[in-house]
Amino acid sequence: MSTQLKNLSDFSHTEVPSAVNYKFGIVVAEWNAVITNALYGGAYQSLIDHGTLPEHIFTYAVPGSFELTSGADLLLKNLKLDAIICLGCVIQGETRHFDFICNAVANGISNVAIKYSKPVIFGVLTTDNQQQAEDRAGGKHGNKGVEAAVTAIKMANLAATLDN
Ligand code: RBF
Repeated sequence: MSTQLKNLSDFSHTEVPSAVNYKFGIVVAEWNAVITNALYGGAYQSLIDHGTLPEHIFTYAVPGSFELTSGADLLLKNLKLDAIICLGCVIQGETRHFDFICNAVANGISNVAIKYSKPVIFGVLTTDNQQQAEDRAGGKHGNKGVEAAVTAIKMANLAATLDN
């Protein structure tokens, strides 16, 4: 598990299955775009580093984190994908909607995953302030987009293992 003190973005590549046979959707929220673009860069590069073909990465933007759920739902409804990575950033200091949005997207993503029996990864930063978000989007606590991508690969591999 990720902790405040541990940077888990430095995965050992030997522990991560090859992603060469898998197709991924990435849904990125436009709110807090500097942060979510950094998460996206980390996630995309991590998929490539683990063997995903560029043409097997399907990226779509949604306005805010609240829309990540319906974005993931639409992708799984219309595309044949092995896992979806949802990327967003909700900053508490800047919105009283914090709890509503965080709870909605966490529950929504879980529900979509169960509905389609596909991994849908929660790559949403929920921080007290901008600095904490920057620290987790390529700063001193790594890049949580990288962790989200590795989680997607591991879960896609688990699904493939069990489906065979
Ligand atoms: N979306 C985010 O991804 N991060 C935020 O920090 C964020 N703060 C918001 C604050 C307010 C007051 C509102 C109205 C929306 C916010 N949103 C945020 C957008 C939200 O996820 C969604 O796009 C909109 O509520 C439209 O459904």
